[in-house]
Amino acid sequence: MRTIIFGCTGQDGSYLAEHLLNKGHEVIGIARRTSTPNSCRLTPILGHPLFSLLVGDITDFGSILQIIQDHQADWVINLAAQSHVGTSFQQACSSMDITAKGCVNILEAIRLTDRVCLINDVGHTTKFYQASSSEMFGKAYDERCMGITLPMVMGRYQDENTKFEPQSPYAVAKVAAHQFCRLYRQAYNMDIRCGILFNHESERRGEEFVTRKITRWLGQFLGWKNSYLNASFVNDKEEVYIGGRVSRDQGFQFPKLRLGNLDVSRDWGHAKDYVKAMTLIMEHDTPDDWVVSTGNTHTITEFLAMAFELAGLGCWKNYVVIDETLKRPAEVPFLKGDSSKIRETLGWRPEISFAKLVKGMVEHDINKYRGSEN
Ligand code: NDP
Ligand code: GDR
Repeated sequence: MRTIIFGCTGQDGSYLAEHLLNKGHEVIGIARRTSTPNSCRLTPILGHPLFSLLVGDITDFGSILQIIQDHQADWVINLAAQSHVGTSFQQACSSMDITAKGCVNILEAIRLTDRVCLINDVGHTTKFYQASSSEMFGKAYDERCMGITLPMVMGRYQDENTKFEPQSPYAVAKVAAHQFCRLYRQAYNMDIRCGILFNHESERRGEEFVTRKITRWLGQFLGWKNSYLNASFVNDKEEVYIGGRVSRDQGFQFPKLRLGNLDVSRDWGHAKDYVKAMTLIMEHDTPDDWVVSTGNTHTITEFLAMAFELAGLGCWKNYVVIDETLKRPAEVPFLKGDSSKIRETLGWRPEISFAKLVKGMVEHDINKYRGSEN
């Protein structure tokens, strides 16, 4: 089995490449050219005999066509995106180019390549996976009755039948890519599978996403604190001061954690579980769309409380300031996925709990910055 992964250097791409190599796939990772190396997440597999890394940019149709033609992969996985929702408000055009048109570039390259194979009677077909997102639901949700006792409790959720009401340029681009996938599946009978994945995190999560931003701050703060004195003093302004013997004016201070809107809920799972779901979706005999989620939702303040408690700092409120500039022009207030379809038909279920996810991320970042002043 030969698999091409676009977006191989990202969180999911790195875990998926490892998972497929363990299953015996030959994996060709595609990474865009950057001025400094962007392959740090791939360290465990660089040098693996079945792994190779090629340069390609999904906004450049020519390079994508060349890659698809040259390698005739069994599976092509598209994880590449400008994946930061907040940034997509500042960079709407490039978010659309990468996240929507990039997908169409790959679809077209596969369509044209497979068509030539058909004409030449070689009969090669490629399975394609698109990383669709729960952000596509935006503000939309469905409701159902939970339990049979009165008063009735209405439970909100999103599944494969929930309508799309995107709330950001990123989400609009994902909806466009998703609809292209649906169209190409129907119009050209292409083998296209979409995983509609809810938020998934890990110690490899990009540092500007809220979970990692929190655990990274904790790691940096504790590293900094340990490198000075053990006593701590938190003021009500913008900094955390350390050390009874040091006056505030001497500048022994650490910036508080600046966050935007805390009034949202997310269905957070672990990326390792989600790349297993992607693999099951690709191995299934029919192309389709699948919601992948834990079915549990937590507020950002719940994440904060658990992370700060685990780090031994007590109440997070002493260390966090709300920064209005980090609030987005439009927001997705509530996500909670119903993944019954993939659980019942493909037997997938998440194995790593929310508590274990938070603990793993906090411990990773505390160890990473232990003894560091950064
Ligand atoms: P990351 O941001 O970690 O990875 C995105 C990848 O896309 C990186 O490898 C990045 O390369 C690459 N990329 C960006 N632009 C281009 C380009 N022009 N050409 C080629 N490659 C490019 O995202 P995740 O791993 O978290 O997510 C993977 C996919 O799943 C994304 O499409 C994301 O939108 C989607 N998704 C993610 C969810 C999550 O919770 N993580 C949930 C639902 C969907 P570089 O390293 O150079 O930046
Ligand atoms: P999200 O993830 O937008 O859900 O997209 P992110 O972690 O960026 O935000 C989650 C929620 O936290 C709020 N928030 C902050 N977010 C960030 N990044 N930084 C902050 O300081 C901050 N303060 C509050 C946000 O407003 C938001 O409500 C992720 C990405 O991986 C997408 O690519 C993917 O499609 C979806 O998950 C499912």
